[in-house]
Amino acid sequence: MVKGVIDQVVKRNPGEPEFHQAVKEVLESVAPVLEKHPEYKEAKILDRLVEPERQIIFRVPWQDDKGEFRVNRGFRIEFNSAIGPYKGGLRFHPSVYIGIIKFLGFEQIFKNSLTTLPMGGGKGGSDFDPKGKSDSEVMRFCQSFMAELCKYIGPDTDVPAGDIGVGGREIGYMYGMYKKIRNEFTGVLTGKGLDWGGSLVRTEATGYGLIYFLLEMLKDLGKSIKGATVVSSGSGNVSIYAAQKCQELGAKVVAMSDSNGYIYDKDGIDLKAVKQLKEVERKRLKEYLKHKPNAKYEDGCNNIWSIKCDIALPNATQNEIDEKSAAKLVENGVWAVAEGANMPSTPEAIQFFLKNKVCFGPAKAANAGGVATSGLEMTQNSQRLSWTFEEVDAYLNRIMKSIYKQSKEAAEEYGQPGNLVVGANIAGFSKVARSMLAQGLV
Ligand code: NDP
Ligand code: 2IT
Repeated sequence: MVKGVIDQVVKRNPGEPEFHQAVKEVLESVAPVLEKHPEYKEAKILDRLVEPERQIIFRVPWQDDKGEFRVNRGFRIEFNSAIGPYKGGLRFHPSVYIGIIKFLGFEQIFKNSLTTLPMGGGKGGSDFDPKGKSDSEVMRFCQSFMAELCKYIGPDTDVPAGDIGVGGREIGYMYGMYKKIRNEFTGVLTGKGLDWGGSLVRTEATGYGLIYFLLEMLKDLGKSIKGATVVSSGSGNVSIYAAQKCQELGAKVVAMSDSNGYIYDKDGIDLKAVKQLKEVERKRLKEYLKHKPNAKYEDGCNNIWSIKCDIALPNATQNEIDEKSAAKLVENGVWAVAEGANMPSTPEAIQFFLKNKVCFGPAKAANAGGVATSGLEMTQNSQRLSWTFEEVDAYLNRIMKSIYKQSKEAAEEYGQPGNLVVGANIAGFSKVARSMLAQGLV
């Protein structure tokens, strides 16, 4: 049954290995749920779940600073709206193609379900590369992107946000264009600026949420984060704020990376310097050496996982930890891995961690704090109110605890105690499946 659906997905979506990978993991995890619930089989819940409700692909023409015309491709996948409006980020990166957006949109369905908030799953983006572009080029691109996207989204329909390559600056330019065309000031995007409808904590949320989830894992493991050595890959939004929370709690973050290479600073990373480089100056991480000449820089990203650490936080991109890297981490005594990026560990790496009893927090549970806080931004926009930092942070913490509890209990219920991969998939899926069943064949 499950195998048949997976085979169909591979056949009908050729050349999209990331999407196949995401589907396979979820479907294999939920197979026992279908045995318990024959009504899901009869209603063809899985067959419907793997087919996006709507896929939008569009041309994004824009002009560079030299006056030359450029063309990129834009995507929005409205994957599943069983439990709420489509919700999920936009990724701007040259590697973006339909298979990446589908994998991210598919994951988003279950992640959003786990948050306890009413949000369906969606994702979008473009193969546009913001790197090396001027502010005005980024603005013109964002405006052109939104001139088309605005036809499909809305505060009760589909609410995009950021992801790789899309932060506060891009959300600002896109929001401005949406408002101009639609003539409405609504919560159609999240991750907005604090002066115009954004939520406190949204910037920090994915990283902070990741560590709140990690703390729950460590409680059961009987370990403390205080004094632990941490490696956090990436040096973007997720990695920076995960590292910040780790440092606040007394851990030592010794390594971070960007797509060119990684830095190792045995004294602990100076986050102020990383923020200045990546958030303000938009420079390469290599330049960290100018701030801390005693740190080390190495070209290439993979070797970051050969650094000895207690806790590994893959916070950059998909499939960044393969089996070889997992083996190296285990050999060096890692005791916990929590995924801030989406699908950063290959299936073989995950199996390796589980086999070797490494406490493993899967992405769709561990990194759900970002979208959860986006959900809280939507709530505040609907109320036309802004909550304090402490209020949002406390809510985020409660949500991450709930996600951990749901994942842990589902794993136990289905006879796989401690396997949060299976637990998160089952818990996220169950709510969506029940809702799809209740809403009939749509
Ligand atoms: P950012 O664009 O802020 O940062 C991405 C970081 O990862 C950068 O350091 C970047 O390096 C590095 N990176 C990107 N692509 C690659 C690659 N192909 N190989 C190696 N390194 C790479 O993005 P975020 O921090 O927001 O996103 C990081 C991950 O977290 C993604 O998987 C995203 O989907 C996920 N995520 C993000 C959430 C959010 O709220 N932002 C929520 C949940 C998950 P460089 O600077 O060289 O490009
Ligand atoms: O992968 C993700 O969950 C995000 N990029 C955040 C999505 C959101 O809508 O805040």
